[in-house]
Amino acid sequence: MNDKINLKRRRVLQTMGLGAALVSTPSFPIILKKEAFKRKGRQATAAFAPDVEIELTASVARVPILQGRQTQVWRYEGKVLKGDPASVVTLPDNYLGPILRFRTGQRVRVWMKNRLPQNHIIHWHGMHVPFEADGHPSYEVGPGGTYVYEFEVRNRASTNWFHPHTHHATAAQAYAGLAGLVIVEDDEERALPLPRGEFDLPLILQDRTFTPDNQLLYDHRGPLSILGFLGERIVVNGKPDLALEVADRSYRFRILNGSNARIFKLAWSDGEPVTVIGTDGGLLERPVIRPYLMISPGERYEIWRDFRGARGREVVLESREFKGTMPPPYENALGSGGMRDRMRQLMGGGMGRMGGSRRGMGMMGSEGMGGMGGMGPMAILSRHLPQGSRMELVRFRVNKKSKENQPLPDRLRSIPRYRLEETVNPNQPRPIALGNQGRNFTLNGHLFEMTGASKIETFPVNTLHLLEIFHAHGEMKMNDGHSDEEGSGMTGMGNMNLAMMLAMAHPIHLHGAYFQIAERIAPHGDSEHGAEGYETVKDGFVDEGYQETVLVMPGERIRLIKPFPDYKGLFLYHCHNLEHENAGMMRNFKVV
Ligand SMILES: [Cu+2]
Repeated sequence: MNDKINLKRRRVLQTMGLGAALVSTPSFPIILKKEAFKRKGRQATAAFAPDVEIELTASVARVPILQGRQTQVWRYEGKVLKGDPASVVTLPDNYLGPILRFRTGQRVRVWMKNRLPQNHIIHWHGMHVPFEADGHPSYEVGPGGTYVYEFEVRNRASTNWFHPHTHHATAAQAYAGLAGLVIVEDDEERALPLPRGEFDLPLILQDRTFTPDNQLLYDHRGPLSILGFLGERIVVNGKPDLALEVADRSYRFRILNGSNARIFKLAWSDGEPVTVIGTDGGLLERPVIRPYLMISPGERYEIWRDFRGARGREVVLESREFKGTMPPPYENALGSGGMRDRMRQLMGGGMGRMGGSRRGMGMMGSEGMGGMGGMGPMAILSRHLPQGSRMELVRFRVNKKSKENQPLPDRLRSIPRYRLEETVNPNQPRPIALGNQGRNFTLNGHLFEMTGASKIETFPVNTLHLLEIFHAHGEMKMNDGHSDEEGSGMTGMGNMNLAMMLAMAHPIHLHGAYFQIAERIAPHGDSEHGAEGYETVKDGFVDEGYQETVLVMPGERIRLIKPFPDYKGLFLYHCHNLEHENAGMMRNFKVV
């Protein structure tokens, strides 16, 4: 390898302040050693009479993903023990868990059996459930353990999902395959003339990196430990290069971004605008039309698309180029058209060819854990699809003829608006300050504490509050007295402004009941990114519905109104960039 290029690589890394970070080992194997497999779980309670009872086993499996060798994954398998057999829909030959189908008002019991070689707990993302059923990491169970969830479905019709919330291991466990959809239905939604059955399809968007022998590679050392994992292939519904045969009629797509850190800017290749009919919390009052739709990790959107007139053609759901979600040094050095492309040319092309050996995740034990020996840090950086680059997600081949069609209803269902004057704090929003401590991102100035919740994180039950999420780099203390260790991660940063280094978008997720966005205050022109990046994403937000995850762009302020009904206890709020969450960008709010 040419010295000049080596020097260039080193400079890029130094520019990003990542010199010392590169020698640190991935956190994943460390967890295996540190965590004692101690908890036995939770048993069923006699007083709870379930309408539906499900067994959900988390275990190691092998599935076909790419041509050739099968891929070792971690996967949920579901089985109905009692109630409607259609409550569990298994996706064959897939790492994704089953689709669970519930109805509002049903009482659900889920037996989660942990057959993984690691602690585990499930979070019902989007579902409004009691503290003991929310998957708080303090409830995680060891290998062989069982955790029984019991809850009543209080959500309106909506598309939710379930995934791990294991302390320090959510990111690696979700990446290994542990995720599934929860579709809630209710009478009002079923009465609407929307596409159903084979015309109502989920699209679960993820990205992965594979070794040459088809194994999942999860390496987020170096830059990606700060930025979050970004893979080199897009996988939709568990399949790379997904192509679906569709009819020339209308479809409803329930889209989940199940990636660890990838953000998508959804658009149709034929120039049709995106018709959005639902958000995290189900249907909107009426469809909204956007030129493109931003969807960040954890979020769901429902879109409606009519393929009439496209018969014989192929229409692609793609992700368009955008900027402003990653720190400027990343976007400048590695953004498409930037230095990264020049480097790829210099290195002889193909992504993933640099840096020698590539090993699997080694999830079963010590095998492969020290791996990645031959892979240089720059190789890791160069082996992903850059955040914000253009990519194809799903190809739709419109080749079936349909006799009937369902037109788009212009009214969907009502959403009572939460009003500012009904909140207990209309003039003093509770803060969610996005900051940092050294190389780790924080919330309200602190890293995660298992049972910790400060005064501003405590909410009386059955109240409505105004909250404001904002970026606080530069305002928060940058160093909490662990100067040596934390400082070393920043060597090579030189005079680079820390705020700029860490200026990135965070998808912020609040457990509990859905919130509504009251106000979105765009970044000032003098923020770290300026207005340029924001311009490329701002027309893709949908703030009209119920949500529990919101992408907060650098310099942006978001005011939201959130109820805290029904349940007391500790509920998490965190960044849904899963590497950020695992590094401590998570806190509790305590409902009392
Ligand atoms: Cu984040």
